Amino acid sequence: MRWRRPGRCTDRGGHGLSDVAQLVAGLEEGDRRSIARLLTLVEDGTPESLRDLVAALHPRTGRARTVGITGSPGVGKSTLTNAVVAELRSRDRTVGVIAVDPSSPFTGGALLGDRVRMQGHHADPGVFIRSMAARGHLGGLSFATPQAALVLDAAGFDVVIIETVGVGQSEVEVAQTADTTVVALAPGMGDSIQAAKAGILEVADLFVVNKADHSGAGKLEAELRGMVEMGHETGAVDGWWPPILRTVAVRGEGIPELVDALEQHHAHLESSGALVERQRHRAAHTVREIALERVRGSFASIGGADDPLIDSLATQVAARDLDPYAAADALLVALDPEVG
Ligand SMILES: Nc1nc2c(ncn2[C@@H]2O[C@H](COP(=O)(O)OP(=O)(O)OP(=O)(O)O)[C@@H](O)[C@H]2O)c(=O)[nH]1
Ligand SMILES: [Mg+2]
Repeated sequence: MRWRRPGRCTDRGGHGLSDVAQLVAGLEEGDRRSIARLLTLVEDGTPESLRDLVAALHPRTGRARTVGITGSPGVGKSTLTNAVVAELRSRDRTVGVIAVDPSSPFTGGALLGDRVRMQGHHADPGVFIRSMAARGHLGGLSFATPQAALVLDAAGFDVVIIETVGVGQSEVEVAQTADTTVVALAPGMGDSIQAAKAGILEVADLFVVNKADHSGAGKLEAELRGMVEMGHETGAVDGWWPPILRTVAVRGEGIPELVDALEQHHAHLESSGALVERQRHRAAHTVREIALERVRGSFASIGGADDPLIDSLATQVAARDLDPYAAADALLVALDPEVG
């Protein structure tokens, strides 16, 4: 199929190229308001502004280490993130955080909770924390989150942490936008069963049994160890055996060990070549998403149920004047110049 070069003269919804360029310049000077506005563009921008933004940012990224922290609601992801941020700061690393709100943006509950728990870093210029709503993004959350991480990477943060609730496939995808994925569990929450269901065992580079001050932490750890061993019968994946760490995030216990393990995993990714491989895998995913989104957009404009072309093709197919494959061909030919 022939793809036309996308047009550039579309409505940019008030965010022109110069706006983006100005914000990117601000970003490079470490201006926090520019970072915040770029993240808002990722959340609310038009497809065109997002395109300009990604084009401007992409060459400036690739430096940050990205860490995904996922797990069921309430296991202590935000508390863990907060403690990891503090530990990283004590090691002189700057940190950007994207906390993906599991609930609707209108309830405010989780957002407020995250803000309260993370406010300790508010005055620190080496930390930037942003909550993102899980709904209403162009191309979905699994598309918006990596773009937001791109903004923080370009802003020069050494480490970018993405906190997501691991309950479904889209969250697993979000976790996979990170170089290192931490799966957090807590005793007494039926987590191990849920972990197996959601397939997060496969994406975990590291397990954290948080709330180790609660009874049942040992049992959960043993259960998890059994599952890891069963899941990796053939041996370690890419030479890495996911460690299981115990933490009491509210007291900062086990956090230095967790950060050590993050560093070890990153070193392993670099030395084994898996880092480059993961980044290529993610790039392929992003390119596919963008292309599919564009095709979907074109279908929305010409292939809708009440589209005259569809209408006429349907009539011909129903009248046996045309077979459905030939009709689809005709539709795709009409679609082609629309793509972009
Ligand atoms: N006892 C104990 N409580 C903890 C620990 N870590 C977190 N908590 C508490 O558990 C509750 C939930 O913690 P959060 O950090 O908000 O959990 P979360 O996983 O981010 O929750 P969501 O973002 O809503 O999914 C809070 O009341 C924390 O204070 C821990 O190690 N031990
Ligand atoms: Mg949270």
